[in-house]
Amino acid sequence: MTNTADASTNQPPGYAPPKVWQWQAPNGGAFAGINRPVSGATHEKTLPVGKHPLQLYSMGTPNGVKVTIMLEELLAAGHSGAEYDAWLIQIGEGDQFASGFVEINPNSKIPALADHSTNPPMHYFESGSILFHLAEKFGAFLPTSPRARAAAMNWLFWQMGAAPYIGGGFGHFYSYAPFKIEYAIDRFAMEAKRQLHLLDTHLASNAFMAGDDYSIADMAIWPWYGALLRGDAYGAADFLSTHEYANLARWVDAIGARPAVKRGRMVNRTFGAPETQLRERHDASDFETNREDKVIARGGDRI
Ligand SMILES: N[C@@H](CCC(=O)N[C@@H](CS)C(=O)NCC(=O)O)C(=O)O
Repeated sequence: MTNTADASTNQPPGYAPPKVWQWQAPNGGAFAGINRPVSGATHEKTLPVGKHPLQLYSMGTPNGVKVTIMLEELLAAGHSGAEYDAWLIQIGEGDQFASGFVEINPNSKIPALADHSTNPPMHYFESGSILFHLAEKFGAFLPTSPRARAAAMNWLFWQMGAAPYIGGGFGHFYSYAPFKIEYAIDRFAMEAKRQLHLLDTHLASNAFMAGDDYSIADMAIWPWYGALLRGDAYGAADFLSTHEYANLARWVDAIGARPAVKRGRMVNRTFGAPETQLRERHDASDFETNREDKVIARGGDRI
């Protein structure tokens, strides 16, 4: 049975799963062209390597931005060893399935980091793992007192588990699915609002996620929930009544105003106003010079 909408009701037809699932590509959903039921490389291609020890292969989605915010914060805090090359991986075009990328991240998702300060280089994937590596390497943005450190790690891991309900759950069914399914949208809107309420409640009595100090937990959570709150993600601010979350809004605005966060958001960004996009970043001066050569204008805010 094909899974297409009934045009008269905009509801999916009845669907009985067959005994054995078969891949019927394409299914009409956003990203149908890159979604596959197998892992691994689709083509041979090595990755470029720049002049700095830290080589980031990424895109300016919320998961990618977590890492560029951390790198820009480290540099702003005086950690010159955090200079990095950020190469653009166009996930809509399947760059994440190139053999060189898969060597670093067999899971074929951005962000991925190669740290060339050892030989052979160390490979890191999963944004939480990358943030933790950078925090340990530079001794920064991870509290040292046991209680605050536990809180930072708790919220960092919370984000890694929670955000897929926003992106793969709510955002997919509210915005990307080829037809609207009330059951799915209800289920994930409920969970999105529960998460927003959870953050809002925590931030009523904490300046930052781990307490008094800004940490990698904030850097992991802000790109997703800041975007959701402002309506940048899925245009769903009104639908989710995000104006209800005043403590979260205070934290979103405070973090969004940080210069390093503003820079981090630009790196590997391929959507939004051209002046907000820095396609690749190899040097701090890239934010000021030659931007026209480095931006690519593309439609749609896809995450
Ligand atoms: N849990 C992963 C999620 C990474 C992820 O989902 N990345 C998306 C972009 S936001 C991606 O690369 N998608 C490409 C694909 O699924 O093929 C992390 O935090 O690093």
